[in-house]
Amino acid sequence: SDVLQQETIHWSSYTDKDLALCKKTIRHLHGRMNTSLDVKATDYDKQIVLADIKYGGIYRPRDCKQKDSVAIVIPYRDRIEHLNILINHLHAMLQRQKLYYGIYVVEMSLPVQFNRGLLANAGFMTAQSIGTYSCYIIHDVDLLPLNDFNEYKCSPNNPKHLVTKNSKFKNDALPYTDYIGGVLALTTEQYYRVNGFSNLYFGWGGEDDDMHLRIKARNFTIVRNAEHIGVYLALPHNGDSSNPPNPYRDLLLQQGAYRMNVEGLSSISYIRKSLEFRQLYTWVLIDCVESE
Ligand code: UD2
Repeated sequence: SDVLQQETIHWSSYTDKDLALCKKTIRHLHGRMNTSLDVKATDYDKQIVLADIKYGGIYRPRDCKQKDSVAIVIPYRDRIEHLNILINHLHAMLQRQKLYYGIYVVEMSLPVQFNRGLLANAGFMTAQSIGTYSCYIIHDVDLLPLNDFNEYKCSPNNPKHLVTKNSKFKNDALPYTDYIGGVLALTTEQYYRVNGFSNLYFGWGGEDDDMHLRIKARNFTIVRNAEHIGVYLALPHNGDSSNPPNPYRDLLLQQGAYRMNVEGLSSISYIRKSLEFRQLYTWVLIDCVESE
């Protein structure tokens, strides 16, 4: 809480009242990037203005003000190489987009099986307690956006799936219409309306389809950009021993829409073991007890 207090004081001295609102402009953007699978660091990433990133990975443009603020939440465990690539890539792109953003990496301690939904919720709660973000983007660690016209902002009326093409699928095509895996943007209000993600999906799979049920149950639809905009490169990885396919996911999904009012953000239970404001992102480590 000391750290939180310091951070609050730090931000309270920031003032952008004399700045004009940022205009949507493509002047700083590159469009489709030629990033290949060999992406240790791209030329684009070298354009990060490090000096302007505050500890915790928080950035605001200097020459204009944004009325929206975006928290990128990355559920994470043991993928450090991907994380480093993604973090550099995102800072470079989001700065070009002149966004006000913060990056939150939320890690789950072992030995409990990985739970992407619970980590997203824990990231949402942590970020809400640090800044007043109006938009949340839940982001896989292994997906690089390849077109910087893919603006990392929420859509005011509906959750937005930022992926339209993903190199991990045949012909880069999304596997089914209701698919919302990978990168999903919800306003703070939308996140509360769907009661966040379910916390019950331990292991691989299901939490994204469960979120889709929640979105539908609240009469939202999913919006996407034009196909050539939401293009992503998937970094290759092997299976993770602490994230085996969840055998109960179909069963959980059957009850998904009925459970959503009482299970999710409103019922989350975890212990925050660590919170660090690292140079390029805020890192949160959580402990949770796996339900029987
Ligand atoms: C798909 C979805 C993903 C999620 C998952 C099912 C795509 C592009 N992504 O991912 O959004 O719905 O299926 O759970 O379709 N992670 C770690 N360490 C681990 C395991 C997972 O950091 O040991 C994180 C990381 O952010 C990763 C994400 O969880 O990107 C999804 O896990 P995955 O990449 O193993 O699964 P994948 O690609 O099938």
